[in-house]
Amino acid sequence: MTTRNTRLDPMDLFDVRSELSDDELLVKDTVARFADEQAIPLMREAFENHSFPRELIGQVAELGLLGSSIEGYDCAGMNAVSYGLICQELERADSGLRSFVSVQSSLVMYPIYTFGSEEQKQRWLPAMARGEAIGCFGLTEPHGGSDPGNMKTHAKRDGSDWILNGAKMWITNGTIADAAVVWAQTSEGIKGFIVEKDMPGFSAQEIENKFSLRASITAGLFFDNVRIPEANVLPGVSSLRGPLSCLTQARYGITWGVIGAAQACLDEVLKYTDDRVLFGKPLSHTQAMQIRMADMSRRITTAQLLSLRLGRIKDAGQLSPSQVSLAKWNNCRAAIDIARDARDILGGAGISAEYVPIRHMLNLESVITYEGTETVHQLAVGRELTGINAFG
Ligand code: TGC
Ligand code: FAD
Repeated sequence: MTTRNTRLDPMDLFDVRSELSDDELLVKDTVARFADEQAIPLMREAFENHSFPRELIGQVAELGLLGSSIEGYDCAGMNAVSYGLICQELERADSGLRSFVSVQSSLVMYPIYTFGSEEQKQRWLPAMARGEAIGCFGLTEPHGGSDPGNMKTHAKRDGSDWILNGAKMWITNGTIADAAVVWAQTSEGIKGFIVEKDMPGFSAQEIENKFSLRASITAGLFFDNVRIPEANVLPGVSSLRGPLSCLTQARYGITWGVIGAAQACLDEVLKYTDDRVLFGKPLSHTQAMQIRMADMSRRITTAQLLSLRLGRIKDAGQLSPSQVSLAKWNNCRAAIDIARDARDILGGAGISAEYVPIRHMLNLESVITYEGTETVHQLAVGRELTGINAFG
């Protein structure tokens, strides 16, 4: 981040930093250094090449960022605010990098830790914390991701095994995963299956030609009579509550993550408008530009305060999913609007990946869509306010 001669930190006008504990500050500053020195230099090329920079996995693991909220099993046992700060600093680099950590931590390690057997935890969690095993999470299906209760993927008992059939779509990390946590209908309710990459009948195919989240792997997963032993079924849940509670964890992290993307765009705009001289003065001296940048700061500040409060509520064990919905909706909307406006402020240069806004802008199209679209979160808040379920 650029240092400027201003009284307040332009990235943190309400001094959220002063609300953080020493441990939280250490996490934030360590991950920020990693993002600045190791990740940001790689992300533009990774985005342009449509590839995930796998060389970062070891360093991310070394810093304790995988399964960071889990106690034991070689995980760091950090609090929710620290997890949020990790997401923020990683997404300042790129949403694809934060996605990798969200999926591994909130969507794969969390359900194994929360709903798994002791044997499953011992087998997967330490390896996943070290980045030696990669996971993915299969909930969305081709016919409609917003309504996962209507999933077609199903599993039937066959002796002491299960036979899994169906397909999942848009699955982050799908082709590099050693284990996929796959949610399927059964006669006993919706269950989670740990599908291992070499199981006969299981295949994954990368989705090409994405214009968003290009520095992240996205895949379709296919299950053709995959035989799964009972030992690979998560014993602790048999309903939609299983996958939805994982989403609550990941969505919480996203509320913080997108703040990082928005900060990166504001930082770029502050530099650019200082340097760009039009009609005899730098753009930053015009009222219109100052109003636009002030508006970015207003949105970032609101998002920061919302996420910090959400994190404190989560750490107190009082979190409600509709609170997460409100913050996911607000913060993603703020970030994508900031990125789009930043792209415009840079004029023609704004369409070049040499500057960060277009990459963040394109990424945020995915982020505002996955983990529940904006409409889904608006309806979740509407349901909380009225007590009426308007999804159907
Ligand atoms: P509904 O009747 O509301 O709930 C069924 C059961 O689940 C419980 N529940 C939740 N639990 C925890 N967290 C939540 N957010 C929860 N929401 C609901 C609920 O209490 C109930 O429990 P029980 O015990 O009574 O059975 O279910 P519904 O079918 O009406 O669904 C409502 C709706 C639309 C909100 C839900 O289907 C939804 O969230 N849809 C969006 C799906 C979605 O977000 N998919 C994301 C896929 S993963 C992904 O995108 C990863 S991107 C990763 C990356 O790269 O970063
Ligand atoms: P649909 O559900 O078909 O929605 C289409 C449109 O209809 C949307 O605008 C939606 O808001 C709107 N809509 C839905 N319901 C209503 C309603 N009741 N009223 C009015 N409008 C409505 N999924 C996983 O399981 N695992 C992953 O790792 C994963 N990673 C992803 C990575 C990327 C890059 C992307 C893009 C997606 C990923 N997803 C993943 C899938 C993601 O969660 C879904 O795309 C998302 O939930 C929306 O589902 P859909 O794409 O099928 O859209």
